[in-house]
Order: sequence, then C-alpha cells, then structure tokens
Amino acid sequence: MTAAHDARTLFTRLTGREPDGLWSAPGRVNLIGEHTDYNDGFVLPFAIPQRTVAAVGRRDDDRGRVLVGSTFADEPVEVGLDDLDRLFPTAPGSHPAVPEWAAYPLGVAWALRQAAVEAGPFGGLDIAIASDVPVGAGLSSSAAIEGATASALNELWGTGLDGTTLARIGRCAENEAVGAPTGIMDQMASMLGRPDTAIFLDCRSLETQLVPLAVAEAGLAILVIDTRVKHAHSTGGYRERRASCELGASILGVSALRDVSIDDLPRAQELMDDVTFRRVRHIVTENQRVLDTVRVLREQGVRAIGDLLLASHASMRDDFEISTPELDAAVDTALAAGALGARMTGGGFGGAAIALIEQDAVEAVSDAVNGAFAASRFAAPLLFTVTPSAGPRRDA
Ligand code: GAF
Repeated sequence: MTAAHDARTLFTRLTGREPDGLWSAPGRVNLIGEHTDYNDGFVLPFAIPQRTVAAVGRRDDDRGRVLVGSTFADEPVEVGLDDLDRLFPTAPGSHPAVPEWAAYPLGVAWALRQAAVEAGPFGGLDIAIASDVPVGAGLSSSAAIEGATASALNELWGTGLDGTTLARIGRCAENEAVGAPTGIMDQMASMLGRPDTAIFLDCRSLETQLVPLAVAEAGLAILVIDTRVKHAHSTGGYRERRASCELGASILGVSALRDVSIDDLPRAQELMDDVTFRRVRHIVTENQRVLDTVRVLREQGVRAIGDLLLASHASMRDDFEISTPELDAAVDTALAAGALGARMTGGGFGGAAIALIEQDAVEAVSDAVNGAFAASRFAAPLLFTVTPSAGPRRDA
C-alpha cells in the first residue's frame, strides 16, 4: 500500500527515527441513506479498500507534545497536549485554530483524552499521516484519518476503548475540532467495516446489523465515479440542509425527522414552506429506502436493489438538492450504459457517484462516463471499483 510507505517515510523524515507502529482505517462508500444520520435515522455504508495510515511513535521527551505531519501539508504542526484544551472546541461556523487537516488528528487526541481522563497521564506522540482515500470525494477521507489516529492512540495510550466509542470520538473531533456539523455514519462505517458486508446502522441507538453484500459473488461490481468536484462539510450547503431538517422537525413537534413517517407527509406539506417540506420528504423517504434495501438485500440479493439506488438519487437531486450536473451525468450515463442502479454517495455538492454494474461491463461503463464528461467539458473523472472491506487494523 503506498499510504503505508508514505506515512513511514514521512515519519522518518520528521523525526529521524522509525515509528513504533502503523495503524490504518478505511474510507467508506454509503450504499444508501444520505443525510439521515444526523436525523437519528438509518444508513447502510460499507468500508472500502482505500485506507489512511498513521505512523506513530512515542516521544521520549517529557514535554507531552504531539507533532503531526501529513502528505497533505508542507509543514507539520506541533502542540502541547495541554494546549489542546485551549485550541478546541472550535466555535460553530468558524475555522479551527490549527490548519484544518491537522484538526482531525489533533481533535482525536483532544477528544480521546477527554473520554478517558482516568487512563492518563498521556505521553507525547509523533504522528505522520498519509492516505490512499481520495480527499473531498465524498468517500470519508476525514473519518479514515480519525479512525487511523484513534486506533493508534487507543493502543499507545492504553485506553482500551471499543470501536463504537472510537467512532464517537472521531465524530467529536469532526464536529468540535474541525467544526463540521456531520453525523456519525462515516466514523461508524470506518471503524466497523467488514469484507463483503454492509453496516446497517440505526443512528439513534447506534445498534448495527451486518448485511451480506457479496457483490463479486453475484457477478457484479460497484464502480466509483469521483467527479473531482471537491466538497467540504464545514461550510455552506451541508450546514443549511441540517438546519432545514431541524426546522422541519420542530414544526412537526418531534425531536428528529426519524420520528416522521410517510403517512405524516401530507400534514407536513400543509404546515411548512415548500423547500423545508421537500427537505423533510427526502429524509422520510430515504429512511424507508434504507429499510427496503436491507430487506431486498436479504431476500433477493444485491441484483435487486438498483431501483432503490435510483430513487435515492432522484430524491437527492430534486428534493434535497445536493447533486451537481457532474453527479447527475455520472448517474444518467452509467444507467444508459447498462448499470442496474446508480446514485451519488456522501454529503453531496460534489464528490462521487456509485454505479452497480455487471463485472464485465466495467470498461464499457467507464468509457461511456469518460465520453460523457469530455462532451460536457467536465473535468476528467476518477474511476475505480470498490469491494466492501475491513475496518481499522495495525499494519506494522
Ligand atoms: C457526510 C457526513 F459526514 C455524514 O455524517 C453524512 O451526513 C453524509 O455526509 C451524508 O449522508 O459524509
């Protein structure tokens, strides 16, 4: 894996020694269930083979400092462990006090110390990060950084926390250190990933069920179409969508849209403006589509979920309005070239789409998508297939 090599090389360059170990965690694709997580709803993601690696070593000075460097950045950042409490939390809507890339691993160190105070004192660390997960592609490169860092610190600091607790720590870093108001789907997908399996997660209880997703066994492939239109969740549209959902829930008198059913939609339409209603309708119907997808996967297998993927995309395009011309072109072209289903995946406003296709159609669908993007003068997309893969691990 190139990320492992890059993380080790960077560590040695920064510190002049070898790391104590290498820990990695994967990015994710969300099969279905978008923007439902922060509405206490349902999601169905899986971990992908692309991983982020943290090369980490204990410091032998007594300064309790963290030095963090990354192949994303020119300069490493060094802070005292006690200074983390001064740097974070980041006020909602403002920028972190350290470069944003560094707020992910440093935010994990901060949140982990808070969650396991009794396990201290905590020694200083040097951390070098490298990633094979494309950044800004809607594939959770940020959750992969958080998962790799949390796994390393959990072992080196002897805190012994479980995967769900480490996912909560990752989300805390994302919300309170980076300042991105995201849900917990990505961290749970990264921490709990398993080969050939999707993670059905109830975002209210954090209960999970493993759903078999043996795509290759069914003669199929999942093609990722990264449009290379970068998105960020700390700003703009993501925050606005979340606020609309909260407004819709408060108008309906529920704590979260999870508590609204499809039968409630006519009443919702009478009570709120059209935009808020369409945001609500996306969440309510998307929750149902997740439940339907789990049932169809179990009863009929992966070949039968294509229409649910398409309905999800249409809802994100028309009701939630988080798609882009590039994502719509990716979905439409894949479908015209024979895909069983396709949808944008992740937070939207850029990033990637996925297409469920026959294994022997990868080249034809890829050619069609490349051709359509060139004809529309879009940037050339990045195309690759993914299989549901394992969660975090120690690599060396
Ligand atoms: C991003 C967020 F980080 C997730 O929590 C989730 O809301 C997703 O967008 C949309 O489903 O990945």
